[in-house]
Amino acid sequence: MELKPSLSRQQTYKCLILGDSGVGKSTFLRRHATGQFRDEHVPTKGVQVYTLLLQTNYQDLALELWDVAGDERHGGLLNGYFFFAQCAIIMFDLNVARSAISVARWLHSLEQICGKQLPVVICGNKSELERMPLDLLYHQQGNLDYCEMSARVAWNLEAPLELLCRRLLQRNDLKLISQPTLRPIASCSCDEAEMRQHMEQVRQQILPEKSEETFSYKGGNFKDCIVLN
Ligand SMILES: Nc1nc2c(ncn2[C@@H]2O[C@H](COP(=O)(O)OP(=O)(O)OP(=O)(O)O)[C@@H](O)[C@H]2O)c(=O)[nH]1
Ligand SMILES: [Mg+2]
Repeated sequence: MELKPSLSRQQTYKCLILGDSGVGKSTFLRRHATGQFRDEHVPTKGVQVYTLLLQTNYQDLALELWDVAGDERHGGLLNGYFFFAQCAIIMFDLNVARSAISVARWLHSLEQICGKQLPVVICGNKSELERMPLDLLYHQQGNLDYCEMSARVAWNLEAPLELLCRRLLQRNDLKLISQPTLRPIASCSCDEAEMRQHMEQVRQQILPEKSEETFSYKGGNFKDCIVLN
């Protein structure tokens, strides 16, 4: 995929990338932008904006991706970034329970400023690693969706973008037609079928319509930490 801000304003959508520090937001963007994977964690300061041009089976569009620092000391959660956002990816680390619990907080902050109808994809990253004991529940009401990926092995990297484009253009059968041509980094092996099966299990745990929870995590020692929206 290309990073090229060449589309008109009408075809360009502001997309926030939110989530705790270290979950892999910048890595995800760097993978799309340059194909590279960096082992060390260099925390983002404030915000970095990239424009990603996407080709779909319906039309081309551009996502203006706002990579927001996950650590509040570096300027994360500053409401100013949220204004005029049209969609968002909220990322967490499938190995770090605390980051899954934080999803509800990020979602709440976002909804307070942008409203509940904003298309949002909750995205679990690092799926190639051993996962925390997991019981994630999410609510598919409104424009919320869920996927998992691994920026390290370049698995399912296009999924959050494709899901957002479907919501933005209101086309359930939309497909990205320019797939990233990224390869897993050397010395990294994983079981794609197993990762996909896990993701589908979570996707099927849809909360009942009337539930108050938008996204919750139950597992391990965190049973008391179910977060209500
Ligand atoms: N194993 C594994 N590590 C990953 C993956 N994606 C990112 N990482 C690692 O996670 C660490 C943090 O990645 P970043 O992309 O800098 O995290 P961030 O969410 O942008 O963090 P802040 O900028 O501090 O908010 C780095 O050490 C990456 O190498 C993945 O899919 N698998
Ligand atoms: Mg970052």
